[in-house]
Amino acid sequence: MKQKDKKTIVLFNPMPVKHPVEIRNKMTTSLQVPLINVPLSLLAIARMVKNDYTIKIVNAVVDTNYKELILNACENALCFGVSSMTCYQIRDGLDISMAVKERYPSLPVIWGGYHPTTQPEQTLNNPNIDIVVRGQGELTFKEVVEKLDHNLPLTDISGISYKEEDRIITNPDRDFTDLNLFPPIPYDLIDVERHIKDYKFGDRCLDYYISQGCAAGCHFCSEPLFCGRHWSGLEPETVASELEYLAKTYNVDTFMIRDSDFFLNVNRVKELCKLLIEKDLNLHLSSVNGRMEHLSRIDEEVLSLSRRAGVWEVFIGIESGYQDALDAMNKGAKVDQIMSCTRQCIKHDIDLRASFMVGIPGVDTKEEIKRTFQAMHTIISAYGKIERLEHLDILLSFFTPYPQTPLYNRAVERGLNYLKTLEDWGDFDQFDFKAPWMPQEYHDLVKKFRDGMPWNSGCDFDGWCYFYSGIMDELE
Ligand code: B12
Ligand code: SF4
Repeated sequence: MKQKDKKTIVLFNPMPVKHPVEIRNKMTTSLQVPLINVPLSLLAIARMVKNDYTIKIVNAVVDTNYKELILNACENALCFGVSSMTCYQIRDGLDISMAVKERYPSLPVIWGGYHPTTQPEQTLNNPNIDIVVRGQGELTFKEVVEKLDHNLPLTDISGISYKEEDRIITNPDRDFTDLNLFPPIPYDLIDVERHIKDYKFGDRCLDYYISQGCAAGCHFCSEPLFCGRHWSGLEPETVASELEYLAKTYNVDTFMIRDSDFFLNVNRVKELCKLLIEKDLNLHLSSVNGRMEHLSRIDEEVLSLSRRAGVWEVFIGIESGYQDALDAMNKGAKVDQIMSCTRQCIKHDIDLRASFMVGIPGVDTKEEIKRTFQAMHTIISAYGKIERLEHLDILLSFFTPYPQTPLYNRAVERGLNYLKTLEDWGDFDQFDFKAPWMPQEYHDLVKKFRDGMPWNSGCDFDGWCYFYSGIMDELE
């Protein structure tokens, strides 16, 4: 089909946070990583239909005049798709969906991603959304597009919920599909240059992922609901050749790896690392996600090969220094694994990016905060004493209840107001949620602790130790 005869599909990645993220002192931490994300979710679904349709991708983090771009692109389009996580992305996605529906009332609006997957009916109760794609989107989206194009009913497409007149229809789930069955991510559908960021090991960092899903079942996390605890990883040869191609084509020096569990299959990781070492691409892989419980007992060869292959930073959701909280989260990890992981990272010269949260419902909040502060201090000390603080990054946040997770239900039992609409979720506090069971003075103290950490305050290790002893006195 000639390009001019193809129908257009417009896809939108809304702003993930409300305010532009301010880079305070150019070290790391979540809020200081430039907010420039490749819209991998949209590229993943676009790859399935790009040969037969014209795809227009609008990404709010790089397209400043995105509302206007979308409204223009939607003229005569086949459908408009939106990707959304819980919290602010919903708000931005809704504002734009409303504007689209106002101008083009009959244009089908399709939502997908983690939030719509976990709350399909509530999402569809919004008058500006017609179809929700639940879970992995590739095959489902392709089928939806084909049916819309031929004006056929959506009845036999698994993995969707949709509106028919005033009813919401929920079709059966779709099985999780092996990632290797899909074509490569079509980076050429976006202006890659505008999606390259400066990150720690270089100034040309691009997002990429090599697996989807996670086999663990943490009780605060949406991932188990999204993938049914399935996981699929790309073949090592595919990853190595794609990385080589992307690095050479776009002059990339670092890939930020967006997996949920990169290390799940260790043999595959070893194989991949050997291929990358052989290719000698001089690449860095950053934010490489692994589970504490797994990494603390992993075969050391995996870490040494990983380092040689370019894995210069791992991202571990340590979450808490309090065993009761780890158990309530169903993390499957033990507090003593925190230091085993830290030592492994130091030994193999792999930077550690660790995330913690406090405010888990149903545990002793004061003890939780105290033990978590102590755990973070122990890690900071391990790096501070060897003068390697710049190789560490700790993110500290407040537990945020996500829809349908076991800890959301527990939070409602402990006083959280039930969130009744999509708008409620869109306006939910994504950074500093103050749980009803969290006393204000503890909430303030956690924020003070976070601001005082070396990468936020700019202090050195001695300054940190002084600050830490003061804040622990305050807590007592
Ligand atoms: C990159 C990323 C981000 C980026 C932004 C991504 C974006 N879309 O703009 C940044 C770093 C900004 C980010 C932020 C946040 N993130 Co985030 N993030 C991720 C991460 C690591 C990768 C996402 C990705 O690209 N995956 C690859 C693509 C291919 O998969 P996918 O997104 O799932 O897309 C598939 C399907 O969902 C579906 N699909 C998706 N969109 C659409 C749209 C349509 C129309 C259709 C049909 C289908 C469809 O099809 C795709 C192909 O199968 C995921 C974890 C993960 N491994 O997925 C967490 C994850 C999505 N993030 C999460 C969270 C909670 C956040 C925060 C919102 C936290 C918060 N409370 O604020 C923060 C925002 C604040 C901050 N700290 O900056 C949760 C989501 C939970 C939820 N219920 O929303 C995840 C799952 C991590 C986790 N396990 O907890 N995140
Ligand atoms: S290991 Fe990470 S991605 Fe997997 S369920 Fe737990 S928190 Fe979610």
